[in-house]
Amino acid sequence: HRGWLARKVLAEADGRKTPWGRRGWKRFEAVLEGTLLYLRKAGAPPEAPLGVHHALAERAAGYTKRPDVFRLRTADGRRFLFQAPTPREMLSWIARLNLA
Ligand code: I3P
Repeated sequence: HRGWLARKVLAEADGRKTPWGRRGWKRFEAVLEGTLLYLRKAGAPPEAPLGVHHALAERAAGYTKRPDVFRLRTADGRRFLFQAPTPREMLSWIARLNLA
C-alpha cells in the first residue's frame, strides 16, 4: 500500500510530547510493507521505517484544522497525525495499518 501522507509527530518514543519546533506537518511518500511503514520526502532517502505491528490507527475526529486526518499510536508509544489525500485513502490506510 502506498501514497502521499502528511505527518505531524505528536509524541516520540515512550510517549514524550514532541517539543515545540518539531511539531510541523511534513509531506511524505508512504509505503507500507508488512509491519513497516516507510516514509520518504520527495527527492530524499527514506527515514528509518516505523514499526506498526500492534499499532492503533483511528480517525482523528476531533482534529479539524485539516481534512482526512487519522491518528496512529505505535506499540512503543509514539503518536502521530497523518493526513491522507482523500477520505477513501484515509479509511484504507486506517484499515491496513490496523491489520499490519
Ligand atoms: C508547529 C506547527 C504545527 C502546529 C503546532 C506548532 O510549530 O505550526 O503546524 O500544529 O501546534 O507547534 P513548529 O513547526 O515550530 O513545531 P497544527 O498545524 O496542528 O496547529 P501545536 O504545538 O499546538 O501542536
